[in-house]
Amino acid sequence: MMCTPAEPFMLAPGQSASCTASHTLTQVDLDAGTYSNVATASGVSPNNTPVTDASDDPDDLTNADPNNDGNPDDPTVTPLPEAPSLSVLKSRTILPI
Ligand SMILES: [Ca+2]
Ligand SMILES: [Ca+2]
Repeated sequence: MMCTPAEPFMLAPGQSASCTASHTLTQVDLDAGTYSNVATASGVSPNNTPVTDASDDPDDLTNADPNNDGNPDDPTVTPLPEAPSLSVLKSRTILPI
């Protein structure tokens, strides 16, 4: 995972950080037909209170809030549609008699 600013970092009120992570799809992911992920951020407030939050997919209007903190935590589900195909190539060779 890469973050700007680089981890570990301190944020002043109103500041934000941006992090990017990647996942290489596996056959299991493809067989499932979807890939679901959630990003979680954790930190400590200036008075040493642990704070954490899970990401929410804004396109998912379910807005489930399993931890009842008032912020939705819908996972981001990416469909992985199958695209089966088959190709056949035929050729011939004429042999001299
Ligand atoms: Ca949502
Ligand atoms: Ca929540």
